[in-house]
Amino acid sequence: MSVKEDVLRILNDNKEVYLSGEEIAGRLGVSRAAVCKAVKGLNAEGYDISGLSRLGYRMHIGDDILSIDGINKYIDKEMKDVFAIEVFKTISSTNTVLKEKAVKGAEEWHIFVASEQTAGRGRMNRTFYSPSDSGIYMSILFRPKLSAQQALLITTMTATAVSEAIDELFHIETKIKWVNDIYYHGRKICGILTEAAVNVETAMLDYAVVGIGVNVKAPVGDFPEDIRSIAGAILSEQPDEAVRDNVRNRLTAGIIGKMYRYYGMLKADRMMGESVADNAGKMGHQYGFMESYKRKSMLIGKKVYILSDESREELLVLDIDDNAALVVEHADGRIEALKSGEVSVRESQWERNM
Ligand code: BT5
Repeated sequence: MSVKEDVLRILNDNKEVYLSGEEIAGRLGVSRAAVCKAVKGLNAEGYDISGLSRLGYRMHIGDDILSIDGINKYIDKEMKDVFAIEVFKTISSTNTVLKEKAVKGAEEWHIFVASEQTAGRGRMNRTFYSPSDSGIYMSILFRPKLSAQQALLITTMTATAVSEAIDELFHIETKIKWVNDIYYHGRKICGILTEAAVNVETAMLDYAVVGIGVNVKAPVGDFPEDIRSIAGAILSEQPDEAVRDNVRNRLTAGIIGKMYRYYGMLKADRMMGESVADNAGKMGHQYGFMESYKRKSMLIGKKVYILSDESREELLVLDIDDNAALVVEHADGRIEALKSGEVSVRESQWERNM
């Protein structure tokens, strides 16, 4: 860790408290001049740290910096050892870099969290806008005992966990647009990208990296033109300081906690016997998160288009089945279960309004 990162951690842990340059320097075993230089650098990066010659340095409460200590503060003590969390100020893409780690043998629950991505990715080579300091960009590594067809369950589990964690922290009601988007007030505030590798011999997943991008605050200068009509943030207006304080650390910890719970359920279901989980849809077996996922769905009962379908046929969404497929009815009465990866859907009403 650099002196700057160390100083940031200490000030962040002691918000609204003046600490003298001497004290910080003593704790870190560096000179006062090095502390002074670090604070100047942090202020230049936009952190709100004031300095008074007789009192020292103080970070203000509204500041919200993603850090390991900050996240750990909100994670249950007994769960801390399960996770290997790494926090980056900037990274190309948390999914890309975590996948490299997965290939080298990293274990489940390795988690990358970043304040900014320079090459954030969506599905099908789309980009995910990931500016600094307004969102959370994170990826989690799983090694689930699931077949390739069941990888969709990881995405639905994640969407449910993230949506619930947001609702609980901000006291709002977010919705899920099948299969991987979270919406609030008609705007996309979160996208999820699950990337997996399959063992060709067993046809089971070798690993799955699930990436989560959440727009917590509106970015400085608004979203870029091409996504301005789609994208939104959880906090669109400047919230008061108490809400703003550590909000991204709190939400990251909340998401990890929910994911841990739901992933445990998924694993327990697998242990109950392959037959239950493998035949989930057929046997009517429902995973713990599926009920909440369906309740939060914004497509059930709506008419949609399949984006890749040139016939522009309007389909009625009847349900989401226990394998997370979208059950739709065609105009001729035919019923079909659509798997993600094959299709993207758009609610037809929105299309008309555009
Ligand atoms: C997604 O793809 O929404 C998945 C996004 C996953 C992002 C996370 S961040 C951490 C991890 N590391 C990565 O590199 N990725 C993951 P998709 O459903 O294909 O949607 C992409 C579309 O969403 C774009 O084509 C835009 O229209 C829109 N979009 C881009 N950036 C957005 C943003 N910040 N907020 C809302 N919508 C956005």
